Amino acid sequence: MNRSTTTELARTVDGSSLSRHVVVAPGMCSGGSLVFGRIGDWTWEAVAAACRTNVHAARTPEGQPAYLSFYYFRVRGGDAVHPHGLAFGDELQVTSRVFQFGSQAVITLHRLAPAGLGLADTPLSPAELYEHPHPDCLYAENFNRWIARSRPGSNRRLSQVAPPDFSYGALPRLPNPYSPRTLVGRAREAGSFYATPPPGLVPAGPAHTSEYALDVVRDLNGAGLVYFASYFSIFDTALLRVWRSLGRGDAQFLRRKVVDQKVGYFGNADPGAVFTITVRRWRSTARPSIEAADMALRDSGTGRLLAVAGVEIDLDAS
Ligand code: KGJ
Repeated sequence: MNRSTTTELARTVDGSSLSRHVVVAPGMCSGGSLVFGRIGDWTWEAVAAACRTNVHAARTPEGQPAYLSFYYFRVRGGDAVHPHGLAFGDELQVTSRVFQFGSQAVITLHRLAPAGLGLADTPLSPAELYEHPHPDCLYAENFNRWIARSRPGSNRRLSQVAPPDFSYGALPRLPNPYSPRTLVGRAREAGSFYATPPPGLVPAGPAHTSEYALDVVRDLNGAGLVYFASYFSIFDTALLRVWRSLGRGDAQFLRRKVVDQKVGYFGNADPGAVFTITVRRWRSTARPSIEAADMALRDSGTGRLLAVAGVEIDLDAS
């Protein structure tokens, strides 16, 4: 088979890493959440390979389904590869590496490099992702926690339970300075990734609030949980409403260049749920083309915080 028609060839680089050649196909590129869904699938595959655990059909010690749930998802877009800039046929070299993060969680890092950069055999170190990322590459960071339903049939109260065969002892440790625990904990406490505004960002306009009714056609995964990638599209739906209220067009939204996006997942929901999403905008004083949106998603009935997102967009690219 010609290499450029092969969609994915995953190979194990070492005990904690997978590398694959990817030809971008319709199922992983759009102005929506497809790419995040694909990256999440790679996380599950990388964890399954590195931990020798049947991630896709995991069970608690009592035999109930256990899920490697997404608790924090961060993506940093590069000049060449960014979340909504992928096109059919683009060739990528994807390197994924899994790190231990306690007995019930893992961190998985991904680098999506243009295939032409020749990074296929370059291991992915945390220092590369956190300190000296290649400017062309997209990097993703997934913090996953093992969960199970506390009550069968309900997503409202999930609890932490790891499957008995989850084997993490041989994984490398993520150096403490890179741990996202404090960042995510603060975002959860404050309902915002911008509680302490990053230097150079100033508020832009008033907060916007809108409602979103959980869409059982689009937002639930095959296990009946709100799909982790749908949180991205639900936040994007709220953000698009704000852009439209500012007179910005849909075409500009579809061309947006995400330079950084963080999502923290603090709760799930059942069919019939309605969410209230608050969006606050920020703009950069140093780079006026950079705008940030600070978003919180709450259950409209209880006010419970379910998720928080922070996204930085380069408007010049759209
Ligand atoms: N601020 C305020 N309260 C906090 C904070 C904080 N910073 N940190 C912790 N707490 C509170 C929690 O609300 C709990 O309070 C308690 O401290 C324990 O927190 O409810 P209470 O007991 O009054 P801890 O240890 O963090 O546990 P929990 O958050 O309670 O449970 C962890 C969970 C991972 C179960 C929970 O955060 C959760 O349900 N997150 C959503 C995960 C999720 O739904 N992800 C997307 C699902 N889909 C998928 O993952 C997949 C695979 N998919 O295909 O779609």
